[in-house]
Amino acid sequence: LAHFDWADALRLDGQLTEEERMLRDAARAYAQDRLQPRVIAAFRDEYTDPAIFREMGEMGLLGVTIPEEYGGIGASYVAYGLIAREVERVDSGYRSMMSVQSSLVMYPIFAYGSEAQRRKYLPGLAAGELIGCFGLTEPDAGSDPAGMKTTARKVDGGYVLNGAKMWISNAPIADVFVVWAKSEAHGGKIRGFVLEKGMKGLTAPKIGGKLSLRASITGEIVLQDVEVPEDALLPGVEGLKGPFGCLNRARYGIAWGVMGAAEFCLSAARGYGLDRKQFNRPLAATQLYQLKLANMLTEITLGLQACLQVGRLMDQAEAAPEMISLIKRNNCGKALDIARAARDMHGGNGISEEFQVMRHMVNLETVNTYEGTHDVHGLILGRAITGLQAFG
Ligand code: TGC
Ligand code: FAD
Repeated sequence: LAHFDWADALRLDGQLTEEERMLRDAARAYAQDRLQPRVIAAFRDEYTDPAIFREMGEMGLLGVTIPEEYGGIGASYVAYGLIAREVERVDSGYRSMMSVQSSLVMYPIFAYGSEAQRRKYLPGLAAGELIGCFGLTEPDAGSDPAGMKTTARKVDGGYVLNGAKMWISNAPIADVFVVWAKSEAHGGKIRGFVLEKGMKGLTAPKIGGKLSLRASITGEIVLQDVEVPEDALLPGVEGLKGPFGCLNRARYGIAWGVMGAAEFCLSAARGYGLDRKQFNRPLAATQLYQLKLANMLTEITLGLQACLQVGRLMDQAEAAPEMISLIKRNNCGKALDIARAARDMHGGNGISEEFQVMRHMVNLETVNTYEGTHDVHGLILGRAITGLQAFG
């Protein structure tokens, strides 16, 4: 009989290239050796260590799909997903720091930027010497980014930006700000601008009191008559397809990442159930406990296999946005269910920071919401199925 390994049920490992396996193993070693030992305190103290960007940069984990001449390693989207999975196995906040830098800051500068912008920013971002953030969401424009109020007004030699962005990962510690605004000079179309820390009128106050993703700092971006030179404009794109082109990549990475968090929860629940005895037998010997483990394993295995298929299509430039909505939505929802089940299966210990499942659970509440909520991705799929727009 063929062997069955619960830790790799449909043999994902055998479907990867040698390079993808190597990158995954390097990311796993970094995440387990360097991130895992500090995450419990970081989450408790709401502390984001900026050194993590430099460490990730040294390990080559930032902007992996970007070509080598700009500081990346020109790796596949499958490799990018595998890295997200390893980082998020430790904490969704750490994956968030990495995916904003890679998909939401480096990607738009690479894909829509001028050669001068690429050379100016990408090597520093790849090394983690520069920290980036991505400002799309506003206080009154979340699921509906077309409703944004931030504007760019043309002046001699550049633009003046006014507005406010809300819920922006990395913003309070960022050096580079990719900000989306409606530009009067471009017929009110949405355009991207690259701003830098220290520009007059640009501030990024921290949003405190988060009960989720506490190891990843989040802030506002406040723009009060911020004057930027002409060459701050990203010349290569206009309209919502600019930010959505970045989101396609970040959402894809999230679909892999949340499976890492779910795998941690499965593994923790399995270990706990084998150790813990009630009614004179291990919890894991009960039918209910085993059924929950079987459900977790099934969803993780199918979710990972779907990620691999979409990743292979991305590497052939064949992935449709709806495919990404499907895996982002389903994998986030399933990971959240799995984390909630694991929390329950740990009994009272499940609420303790030491066992870590509740941290994953509360983190996944954010991941289920950002980059398009679970329901918004449902509506994107609903539109594709029916041809009817149900948002507005
Ligand atoms: P809609 O009419 O559908 O499209 C407007 C234009 O955009 C194009 N487009 C896309 N292009 C590329 N990829 C995609 N996925 C695209 N989706 C749409 C579309 O072709 C069209 O182009 P054009 O040239 O014809 O103008 O736009 P809508 O206003 O009806 O959009 C509705 C909806 C719900 C699909 C969309 O607004 C949406 O996805 N909302 C969710 C918002 C969201 O995801 N925000 C994320 C903020 S960033 C973030 O959360 C980072 S957290 C990161 C971390 O910390 O890890
Ligand atoms: P809303 O859009 O107000 O949605 C509220 C509820 O209404 C949701 O359940 C939603 O599904 C539902 N809803 C909305 N529209 C419809 C509809 N038409 N039909 C039915 N139901 C609907 N944004 C950035 O730009 N950059 C970042 O780096 C970033 N990082 C983030 C980090 C964190 C920790 C968090 C929490 C958010 C972050 N975001 C970021 C913002 C995130 O993308 C938004 O929170 C998300 O898109 C949802 O928008 P909203 O919060 O305004 O909710």
